[in-house]
Amino acid sequence: MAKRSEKAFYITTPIYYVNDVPHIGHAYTTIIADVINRFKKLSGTETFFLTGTDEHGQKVEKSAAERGLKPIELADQVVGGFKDLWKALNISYDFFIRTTEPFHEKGVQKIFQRLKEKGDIYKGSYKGWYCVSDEYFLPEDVPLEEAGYKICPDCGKQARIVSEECYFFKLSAYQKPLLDFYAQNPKFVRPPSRMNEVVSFVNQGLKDLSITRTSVEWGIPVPGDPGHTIYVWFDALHNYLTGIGYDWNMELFKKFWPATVHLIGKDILRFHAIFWPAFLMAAGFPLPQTVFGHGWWLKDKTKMSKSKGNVLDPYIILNTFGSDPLRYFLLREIPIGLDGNFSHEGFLHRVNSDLANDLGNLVQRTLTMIQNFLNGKIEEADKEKEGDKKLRLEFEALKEKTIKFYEDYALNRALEEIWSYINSVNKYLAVNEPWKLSKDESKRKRLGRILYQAAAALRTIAYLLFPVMPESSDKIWSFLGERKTIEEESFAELKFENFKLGQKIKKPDPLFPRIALKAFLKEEETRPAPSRKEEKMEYITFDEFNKMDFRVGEVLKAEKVEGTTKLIKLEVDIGTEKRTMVAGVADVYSPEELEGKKLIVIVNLKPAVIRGIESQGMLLAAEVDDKATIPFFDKDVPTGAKIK
Ligand code: ME8
Repeated sequence: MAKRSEKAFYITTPIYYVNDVPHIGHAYTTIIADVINRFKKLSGTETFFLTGTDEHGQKVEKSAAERGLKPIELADQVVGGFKDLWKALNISYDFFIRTTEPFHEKGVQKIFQRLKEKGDIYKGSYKGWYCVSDEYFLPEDVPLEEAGYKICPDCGKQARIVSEECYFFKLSAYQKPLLDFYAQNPKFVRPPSRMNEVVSFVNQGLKDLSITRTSVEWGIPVPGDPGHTIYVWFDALHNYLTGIGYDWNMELFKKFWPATVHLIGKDILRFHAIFWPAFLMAAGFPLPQTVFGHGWWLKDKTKMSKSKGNVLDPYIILNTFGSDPLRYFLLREIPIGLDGNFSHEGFLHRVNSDLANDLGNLVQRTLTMIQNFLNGKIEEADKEKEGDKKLRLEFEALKEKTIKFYEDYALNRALEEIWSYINSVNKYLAVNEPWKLSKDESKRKRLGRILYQAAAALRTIAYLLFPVMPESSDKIWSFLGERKTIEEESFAELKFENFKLGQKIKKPDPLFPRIALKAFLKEEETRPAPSRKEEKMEYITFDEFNKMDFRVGEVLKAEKVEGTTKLIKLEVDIGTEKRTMVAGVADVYSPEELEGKKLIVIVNLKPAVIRGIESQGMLLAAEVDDKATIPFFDKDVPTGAKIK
């Protein structure tokens, strides 16, 4: 096959499962890909950026059934949520692939058939511990728990024994070729620590991989044996080929394959760094250049994921701040190989200090001075003095470093460098005090020079920031009176002196809102659910509902919990026994008001200790503006009656 042109760059994100609503974690990967892709485009490279959704398999089948939907109906709903989020985040992808599209299914079947004919896929039978949640057979070395079952090492859920006739991929035959390949391409897996992980795993030996299922209907049928469906990972990984035209637009495919970088979270490294190159070797395709496994965003120190119930909705930030501050924060806060703990406090702190104070103020000050002191135009400037020149030269060095860091996916380092330059420009203004020169007509040229240096520096800052903050960068360029767009100027042409005297400067609008933490967090708590019903509505089955035991409870005794303003300790008769419960209602109800009242309690909620008191159940209340209103019964009902 023809080799991909050096000028062509192909970047991918994982394709996301459609049983999950998009959260900050998904946003993170897609933002990184977008930033690198935008940078490459600015450098004059022809790029292709692929993202999409992984729609087959047991997980999706199960989630759809729980919602009373067909799998494709669930997929159709969730895909809308992903596409909307990418739009809100200003993600500029070239193609969005869905694995349920006929061209993808056909392409996967074709490759499957090819490997079968070649003998790399064969029929056998497999019995093993299977994790339904992660859809894979556990490695044999996972120990048996005392209770007699195995726990999935990735998600921590209980696995079960599955035995079925299936097709195998001869992964064992690729152990040596893979090890040779890693040795010859030490940058295939990045960062380097992840490469070590992969090599040591492969060194332990590879077993053949079961790549079909008879127990899963929702998948691509095995060609010629429709009782079997293709394992979701075999199906999904091939999106990287079908998404750029394999089997339907071979010209496009030849232009961009092999991929320059598959960007993934470290959770799916093994699939991308071991299975995927083995599949490609077997089918005779050239291998991707790099698999980059980034770290995780954690919430309260655990990985954000739907199964743990700790995902953060990106719209909480997007609705108030727009996309640039979130893009900036996620990339600036941690190097992309490491994990980071996400907090709204941390986000706000960064936005207020880096964006509103450092950058926002610089833009505002510089442009307002040009408006007020020079009628919106720098017409003349005196010669550069040493201090002025320093700012220009610092830019030259910055440009080189930023390119290097972007090239190296060290996005936080690129941003650090740009911020250090922003601080230099702020310092330059503080030292030169242009506001003091404005009243002296004889200093007009000097004033022109100082404001020219600041504006020219700002122009380069906006350019260098464009991959990360495209919207704000475009705004700064337009405030500066640039006629060309940022994307029309290549990195090679970017020069300090390309800011021209005489450009008409516009009055700047504030770029970044400054929002107080309290106000923001308050808003976050009370924010109504986003309008897309399917994104937020989490249905439970009737069986799940039936597990909840709601009863009529009678309050026998109530007293305030010492040292708190909101908590009341209640003794509640639930018909069969007396329970202690703690409720946060003291700001609305007095203990006396509650005694003797009948209300609704859930009695099989796991007890929780609140302020040292074990609360053995919970009463129900409507919550409006952080205040509780308890529904009481308007007719007498027997204590302990079940509520259905
Ligand atoms: O694994 N922090 O899909 P998925 C950072 N369909 N990134 C996170 C994250 C977090 N807390 N949570 C998720 C699948 N991600 C397969 C992929 S590819 C052929 C098939 C990101 O919906 C990260 O990139 O579970 C991770 O790898 C991906 O979402 C998993 O998405």
